[in-house]
Amino acid sequence: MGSKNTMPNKKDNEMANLPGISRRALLAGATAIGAAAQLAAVLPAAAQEAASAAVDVNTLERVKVELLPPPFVHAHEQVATGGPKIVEFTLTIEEKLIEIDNDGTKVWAMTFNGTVPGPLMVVHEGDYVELTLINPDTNMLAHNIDFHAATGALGGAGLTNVNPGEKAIMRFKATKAGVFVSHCAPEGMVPWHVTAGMNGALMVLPRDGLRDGKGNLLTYDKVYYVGEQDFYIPRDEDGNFKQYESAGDNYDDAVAAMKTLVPTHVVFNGKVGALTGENALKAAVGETVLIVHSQANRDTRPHLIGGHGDYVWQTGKFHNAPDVDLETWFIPGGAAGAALYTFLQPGVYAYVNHNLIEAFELGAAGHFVVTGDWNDDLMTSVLAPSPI
Ligand SMILES: [Cu+2]
Repeated sequence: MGSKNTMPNKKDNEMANLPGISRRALLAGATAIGAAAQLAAVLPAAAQEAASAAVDVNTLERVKVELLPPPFVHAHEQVATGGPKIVEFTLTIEEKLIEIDNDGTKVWAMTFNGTVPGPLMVVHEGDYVELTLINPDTNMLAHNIDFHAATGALGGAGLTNVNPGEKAIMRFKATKAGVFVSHCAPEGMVPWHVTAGMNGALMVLPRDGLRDGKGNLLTYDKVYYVGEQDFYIPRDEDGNFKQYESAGDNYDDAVAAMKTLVPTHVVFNGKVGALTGENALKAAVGETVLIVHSQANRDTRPHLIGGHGDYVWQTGKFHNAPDVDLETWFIPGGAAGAALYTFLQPGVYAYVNHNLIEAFELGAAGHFVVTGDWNDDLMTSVLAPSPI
């Protein structure tokens, strides 16, 4: 094994001898396309301009965004003022041992900015996302990022392969409005990185804001980002979850566990109970909350117990009219969805994946704690529980 700077991904070499190479060969073909895109990225500026909408990016205003850890979202305009901008983000990759359950179960997470999921980024349609991706030399593995919102070069993964000790900067135009998954996609190891937590989301708002399907503006008082994560933790012969020395050491066991397609944990924001207790999501009666929910790998079906989805973009794309008044909504794996709800009653609302086994046995549940006055017209006790 070489030094980690020249051979950052020791599993690359080991994997070349493993069965299953045919599947990776498929991805290698895709990477060839990525390489072509990489060449395109160094074409003369004139050719590039012709390929784009002839916007001189040097004339655009630049905005630097400080990202917040989920469920929180950085401050942003809902209706854009001014023309398209270049919005600068930085993601620093961190491989870290995190606890995913209150029983002490730990996993070597691969993260953007240290959290599972990574932070939600917000821009407007027509803006340019300029991402600096940093892989510090304290990490073991090579990583990159595939933005589902981006066009070309494997969603950017072809331009952002960074070994430990490297950084890369890539820029793409946000041409589609909606909430989109982003995830690490290293050749041959995509599911391992994604199910180690290396995913997040980007929200591209229409410049004139969200609309109800009849052209009326919809706004929100708060936005929360919920990233749902399926984990596949290998077990030892006694059935106990195994622990490893570093992010690279569980590869063979993790792949075997993943191939069962049976997750050991399905959690919101990286840990069982991450959005409960003092970390519960907060709102007040009368407030409208936008819930952005992503699942990079697996289907999910969010449900707010005691509430609804007033306006829901199930597949997350804002130029489609939202569904209204939903009880449960469906987000396919590899997508993000968005639901808008105005709270009408105080109390504790569980927000769950309504596969209730995944919610209550595997962890996919959080809480909204809502303050305010009770509305008897909407619900009241006619007879408290009493003897028949
Ligand atoms: Cu990665």
